Amino acid sequence: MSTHLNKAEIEAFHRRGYHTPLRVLSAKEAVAIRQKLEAINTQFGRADVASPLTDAHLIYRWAWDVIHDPRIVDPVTDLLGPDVLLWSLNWFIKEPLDGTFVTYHQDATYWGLEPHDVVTAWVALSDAGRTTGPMKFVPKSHRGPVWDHTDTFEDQNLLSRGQAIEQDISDDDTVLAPLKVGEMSLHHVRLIHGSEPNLTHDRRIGMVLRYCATRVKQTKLRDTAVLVHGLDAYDHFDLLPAPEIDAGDEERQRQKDALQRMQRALHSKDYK
Ligand SMILES: O=C(O)CCC(=O)C(=O)O
Repeated sequence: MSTHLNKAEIEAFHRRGYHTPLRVLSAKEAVAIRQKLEAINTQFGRADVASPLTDAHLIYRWAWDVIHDPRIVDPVTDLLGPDVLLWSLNWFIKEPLDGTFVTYHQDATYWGLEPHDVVTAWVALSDAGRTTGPMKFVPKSHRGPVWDHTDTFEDQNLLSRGQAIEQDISDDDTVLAPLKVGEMSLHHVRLIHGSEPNLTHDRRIGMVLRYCATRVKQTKLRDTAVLVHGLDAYDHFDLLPAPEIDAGDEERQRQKDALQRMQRALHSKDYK
């Protein structure tokens, strides 16, 4: 089954800044990935989850296969062109009734990636229905400026800086993007988005893949990425190889280095 976007869907993405929903995995496949994630949660504890799981593709072969899955990557190439890098793999997990949320923000404010040919693929590994706190998008906001943000560092905010856009956003101007397990949404790096708490008794798990065109540059430092489609004629990033041994020493070291660079980029105060 092809997941390529048709012409009308590509045009709609460029007009609205998002495309949703798109089925990319069967429910069974999504649950199998969830089980791998939860096995790592069990091994390392949920509090430490950021380290083994962020950029898990650098240490686990199954995650390497996920970031290359044509059902996920093909629609991204429809939006970014054939030469595509994966910049990062992350997880947005809301535990049942834990009150965590995401303030309205634009990813472009703090990542340092330019130009903004950057798309997030958000894959639901659990049901992300209306009461689970699915993402809310502000249509067409990617066509406006990058607004100032305040770093709140709130405890229950899932964003690394708790950044919140300094703009009044009315829920009337947003579109809710609920997803069924195995479905995916795509959003532009400048699109304003956020999400409310999970009011259900299951975890709400988003597997979040950040893709960019190879012409994109990290403006803050020399960063890492993985070439997932086409060719890299730019050499803007250090391209990392597939893991050979799951969670092997070399693999862990490469992941650690990649995460350190990303943390330096995200927390550099001169972001624009
Ligand atoms: O999962 C969420 O609620 C927010 C995710 C998000 O902000 C993002 O993927 O950029």
